[in-house]
Amino acid sequence: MAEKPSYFITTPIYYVNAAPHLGTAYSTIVADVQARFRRAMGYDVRFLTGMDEHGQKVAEAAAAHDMTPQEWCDSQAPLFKDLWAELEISNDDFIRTTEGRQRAAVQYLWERMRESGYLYKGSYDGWYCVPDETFFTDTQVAKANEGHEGADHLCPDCHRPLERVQEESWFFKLSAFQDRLLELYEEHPEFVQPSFRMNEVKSFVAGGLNDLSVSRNTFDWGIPVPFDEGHVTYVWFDALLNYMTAVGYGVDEPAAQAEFARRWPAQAHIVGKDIIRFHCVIWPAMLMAIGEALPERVFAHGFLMVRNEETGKGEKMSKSRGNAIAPREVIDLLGVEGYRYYFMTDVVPGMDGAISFSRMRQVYNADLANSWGNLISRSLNMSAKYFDGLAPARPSDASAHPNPLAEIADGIVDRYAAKMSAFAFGEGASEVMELIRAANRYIEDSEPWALAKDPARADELAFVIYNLLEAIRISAHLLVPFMPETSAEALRRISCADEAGADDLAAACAWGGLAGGTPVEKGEALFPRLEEN
Ligand code: ME8
Repeated sequence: MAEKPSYFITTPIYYVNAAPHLGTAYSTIVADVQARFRRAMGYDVRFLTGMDEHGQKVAEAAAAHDMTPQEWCDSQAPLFKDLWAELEISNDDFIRTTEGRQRAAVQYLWERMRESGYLYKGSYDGWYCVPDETFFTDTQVAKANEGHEGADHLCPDCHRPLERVQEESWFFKLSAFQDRLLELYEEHPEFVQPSFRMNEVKSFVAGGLNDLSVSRNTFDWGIPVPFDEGHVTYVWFDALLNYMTAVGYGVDEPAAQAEFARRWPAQAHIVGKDIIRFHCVIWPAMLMAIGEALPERVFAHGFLMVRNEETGKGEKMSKSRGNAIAPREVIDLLGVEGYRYYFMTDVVPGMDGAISFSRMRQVYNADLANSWGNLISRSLNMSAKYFDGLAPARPSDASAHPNPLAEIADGIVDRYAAKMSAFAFGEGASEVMELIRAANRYIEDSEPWALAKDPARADELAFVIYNLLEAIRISAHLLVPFMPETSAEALRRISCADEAGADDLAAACAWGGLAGGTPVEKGEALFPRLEEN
């Protein structure tokens, strides 16, 4: 059998300055849905997430809690790992930048950078934004604050106060990569997605690039520069490398080298739009400098926004505005799978998305309680009732009667997969919802309860119920990336538990896969209806 193609997907590694929130969970679920979809499509997936533990911001958070940075990071790691487990994140690895493997890889990178000739020593005199861990020049800061009286020391991105930094530093010659980066964007327009984000990246690079300070020597919470005592690695120079560290970069050992050859370059880095420059400008330039392959694409999603109930306008969810919603609140309302389904289908990945509890209830009730859950409970109930606890056997002639569900299911995997692979998850789910809604209408139109009263129409009844179960089986497969557990449960209830985890979606969803004649279990409602208020 041919080897499965590799699909390596990553999330940002999150700063350990506070507990994970809905925004960090959002990026992680986006990556998880893509990872689960790819597994179902027969890819050998490697899915990486982790924590970004160095830098000034984390050191300050630790100090504020009277802990050493390492103690602080260790105390926070379970918050991330436990939340990901609860949200059914199927990552294969969890990297922490304080691990030995990252330190070794970063130090290896320093040596390669030094050899490359794109590293030089100088001194940095400019601004630094600690919350963003980003350097800004005097010109950038002055330009951003033009016309804002008294605001001349605020971060051009997040508008928080900047620190003045004057220190000896190693520089990465980022400026030398302007032309090569512009060529990359021309030749590989798919490198930055969605495509409208490419414009922002291009114009930033076209405007000229400054060399980047990549070491700090006024504090020590970072990976030491191997050839210059007193210098630690700038946190982003360290963090970006995590993607390669995790697949064996720089390890002088055959197994690691084979893994690196198989996994690198990554197929997709999932990031928020706030860190697009790091991933689409600095990271490819670093890779060009050391002669490593570039990731295939960076997918940048928007921010979660909360609708202000008074003004009706969306505003960015953030702790300082006091409008951040904790994942727990949503899990308590919708359950984990309802949570995943809502965020992945109602927020368009790529765009900012306004979210609200009333909208959550609406989507949950419309799609999950009234459509998917309802289809399962009605169909299984009727099958058990009319066929003595069993599914009717597969009809010998699938075209004996009109079969609207088989028509919709025809080609559904291709339509769905085209959307899912482009991260258009809402549109992918809509393909499935179309089948589910049609199946609910089919119940109304074919009136199985009337057919059951007429022994002469027993075949027709079996035909209808079989079709409903088949629509459920196929929908369950297609909903796996969004709601793995309820999909597995739906399959189990129709005696198809062994199909869960299928890695050939087209084969799994071929019409007529259900043999029938097997037990059907009605079970509890999978998605109990929520009160609208
Ligand atoms: O930037 N809506 O970490 P970070 C959607 N350590 N996503 C959001 C969000 C919101 N309101 N708020 C945060 C870092 N995010 C670096 C990354 S990678 C080599 C290093 C998500 O903890 C979004 O993905 O600040 C954003 O890019 C990320 O969290 C920032 O996480």
